Amino acid sequence: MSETYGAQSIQVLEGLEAVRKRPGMYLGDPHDGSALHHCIWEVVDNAVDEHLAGHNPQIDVVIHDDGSLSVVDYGRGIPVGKHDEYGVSAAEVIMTKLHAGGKFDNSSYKVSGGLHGVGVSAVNAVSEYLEMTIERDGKQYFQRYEAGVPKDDIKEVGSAETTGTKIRFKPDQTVFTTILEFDLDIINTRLKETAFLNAGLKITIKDERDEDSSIFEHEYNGGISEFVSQINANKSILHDQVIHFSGEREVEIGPISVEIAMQWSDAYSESIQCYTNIIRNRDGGTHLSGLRGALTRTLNSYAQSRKLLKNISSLSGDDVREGLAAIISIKHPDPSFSSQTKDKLVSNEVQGIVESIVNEKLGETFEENPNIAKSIVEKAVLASKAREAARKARDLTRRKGVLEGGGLPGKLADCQSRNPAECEIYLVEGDSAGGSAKTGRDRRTQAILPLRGKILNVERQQRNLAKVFQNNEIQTIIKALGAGVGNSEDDEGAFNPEKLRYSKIIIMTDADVDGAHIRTLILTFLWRFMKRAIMEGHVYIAQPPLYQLSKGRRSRYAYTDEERDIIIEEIKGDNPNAKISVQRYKGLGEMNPDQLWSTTMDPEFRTLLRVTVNDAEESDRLFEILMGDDVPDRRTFIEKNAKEVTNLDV
Ligand code: 0RA
Repeated sequence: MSETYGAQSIQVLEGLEAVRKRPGMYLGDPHDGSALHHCIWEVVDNAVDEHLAGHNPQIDVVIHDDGSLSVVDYGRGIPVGKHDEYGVSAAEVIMTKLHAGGKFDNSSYKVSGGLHGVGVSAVNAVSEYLEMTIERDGKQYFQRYEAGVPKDDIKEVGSAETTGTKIRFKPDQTVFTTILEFDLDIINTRLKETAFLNAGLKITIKDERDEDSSIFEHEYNGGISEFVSQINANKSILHDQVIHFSGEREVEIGPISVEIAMQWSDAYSESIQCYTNIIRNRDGGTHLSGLRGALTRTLNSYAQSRKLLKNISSLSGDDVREGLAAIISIKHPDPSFSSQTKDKLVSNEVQGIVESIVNEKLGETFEENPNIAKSIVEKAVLASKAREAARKARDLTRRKGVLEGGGLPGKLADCQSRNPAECEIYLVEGDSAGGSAKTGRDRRTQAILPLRGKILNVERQQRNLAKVFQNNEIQTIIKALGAGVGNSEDDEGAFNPEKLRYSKIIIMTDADVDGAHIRTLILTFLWRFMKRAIMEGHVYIAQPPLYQLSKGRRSRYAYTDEERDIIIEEIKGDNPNAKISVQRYKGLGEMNPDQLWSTTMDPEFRTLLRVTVNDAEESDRLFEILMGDDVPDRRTFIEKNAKEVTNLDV
């Protein structure tokens, strides 16, 4: 063994040890499953790169029942020749040295990339075992690693008729601390997205843990256009053809390419999904700003030159994007992101490049297809008129002092403290529960706002927003919270969570179907008019008990059916023939103030569910489907998702 090789191999071992010690630094959270799944993306990305290099038509993913997973590709096969510097096979260097991505092949830069681009060696480091089978030059090669360390040199084990690479790895449970399993849903969703973004690449997924599970196959020759068609599958589209174009600009560090697909429907929300090098950027970034800017400009100049705007001076960004579903996918040799998780692209040069490509190509599309342009402009004009009417209605109500100023609403039982950090407001279903809550509360920090009956379904008033601002219950909520209303960025009266009079907004409704409906109506209002309250974690759902179990003078409460059965068993265990009375609460109003306080409102005891959003786009679609006026759409959705709808995590 030469001097240099010895030193190099020590460095390699130190690198792998670092990954095992701090998997979070390299692969994401090791506790919640994100690092576990990033291992898969890291391995799949290599196979996707082989596709991008023009050598790999298919990827097969198999979830095995021993906790391992394999990824097979039909590319050139990882090179097996001896690496000059390290003295072992190139394949072993790729598997053991951090960051040894595509350095062996200078002609193709690595475009797809895992979370931190550390490469497959990080996966190897955190695997109980990893087996690599390579087929190239008519031969089959094999090597096995344990905890990242090779058990033997790479060996020729047979002959081969094709070429390709198979990586089978089993994440090491001692590294991932909590016991975690691969989630077929997560894998299927992500790889479907990968297939959409790589037109012509076929990806199959098989779950061997479940005998009855079918094989999933994703192959989309239409690429991102097909992706957009699918997003709009249940909508009324404004034009049949998905608009699709691409462009490239050369910058110092190399070529930046941009591909965009878009289609408008008669929906009210917008859905633009952004990708850089096949990785989703949930919070958009400079490519999104470029696209938005160019859309507003192109539509306005088209509409103005054709005199389609009539008495509107110009269309706003919100107007032109209403009902738009779009995918923007860029490839960049060296992108920068705002965080490790790549949620937001910050490379400045991208904005201008996207803008100029969209201005040019969308302009051309409109010239060639005036009917498409006309239907989009007409829709944007309607959106603009509705927004203007809503603004007028809001200003009018504001001027009357209904939304702001002019004191607090009479129905509000406010708290004494003026420090929002410790204050909370309960939005309570009905006057009688409201009464109990007022008596039972901690009046220093807890405010109570009783709401009468069902509040207006704002999702059905998207074209008549004026009605929303004239609604009594809604005016009361806006006034009590004192933080403005509306999500628009360029409106000074828009909702601003920093002005909130309470840091917790707690929705407290009965534990029945009506209660669930009222809760959804309130959430719909908050989502459409105070989105940041939800995004920034201010909205909670109270959890009243379902049962009171009494024996003699002692009472206990159960919040689920399972809990009820457990408590009954416990009481029986103490004294098998005593009698237990089980009361099912039908509403909050059946509890006296003391009971409501101790079971549901006492901060020392209560459980609150915080309303969270994993994906704002998805939530937009959910509210549109669940609360909008398209009944057939809602029926298909509920039939398809009956299981999920009951545990809806909006
Ligand atoms: C470097 C160079 C070449 C192929 C690969 C890496 C390669 C890596 C992976 C990882 C998973 N599957 C893969 N397939 C290929 C090109 C070698 C040549 O020129 O033949």
